[in-house]
Amino acid sequence: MKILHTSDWHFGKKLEGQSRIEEQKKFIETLNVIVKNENIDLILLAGDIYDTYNPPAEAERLFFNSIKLLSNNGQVGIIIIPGNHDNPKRLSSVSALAEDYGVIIYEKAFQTIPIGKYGSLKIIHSDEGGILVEQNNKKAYIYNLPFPSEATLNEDFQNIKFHERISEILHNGIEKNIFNVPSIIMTHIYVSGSMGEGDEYLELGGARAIAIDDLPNVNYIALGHVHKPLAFKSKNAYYCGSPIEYRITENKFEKKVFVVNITKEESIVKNIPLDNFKPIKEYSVNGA
Ligand SMILES: [Mn+2]
Repeated sequence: MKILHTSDWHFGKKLEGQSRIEEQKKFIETLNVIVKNENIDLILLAGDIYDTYNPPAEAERLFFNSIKLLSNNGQVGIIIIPGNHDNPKRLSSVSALAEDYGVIIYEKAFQTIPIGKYGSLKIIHSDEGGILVEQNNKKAYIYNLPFPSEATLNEDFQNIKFHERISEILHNGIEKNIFNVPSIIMTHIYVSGSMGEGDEYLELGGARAIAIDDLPNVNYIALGHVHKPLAFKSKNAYYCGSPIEYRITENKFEKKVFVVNITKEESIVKNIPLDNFKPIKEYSVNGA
């Protein structure tokens, strides 16, 4: 299956009071060209679609227009999970409408998506958090874990080790793939060791860290949360990063999306650099 991995759109975000909506619109147009040129079967959007719990109307309009455009009227499947910046209820409130476009929006962890046709995307089997999908005669099992917090998991973390619990959830989730098809995980989480220049801090957004070793061995892991593109090749785990520079520290690396051809044998990851429509520059001035 050929997927496009993107995350951390942060629609509605402002920098120093300046709206970024025009750059965000241009990014979606670019993304749409990539989806068409690469013959993408499925788009994985790994959280932080919006920047705030109550996104402005123009940000919501852009999100609706984006999924309509990218899905090409239901020809391309899109799976979306909420990140720590999203309001899961609000994000998923349009899921019934989005279904016709082949768009699946998770509200919470362990959600069972009904079996059926979503545009041209078929869900043939469904478990808590996991779906066996078929698109263009290609199949994959995808386990989706929205940003895990005590609230979103409805669990008390007090007497457990966070990273062990997350590891258990991911291992249990992907073990449900008994279908001899590629295994894919999508989640929005902080993997320790992924902090670098321009990255978010360990506890940002209330996130706790998991280790690379906590991740199961699967064919691809689509991560969201860290804004810098990063690869953990031993686990086929990747952060694609945010598409636009959202902090001054993010002007030191290239923005990308990943196109991944996933089979049971191997996953071939292609980096596609994104145009920077409005580079952030810092000017030093001498005080008089
Ligand atoms: Mn995040």
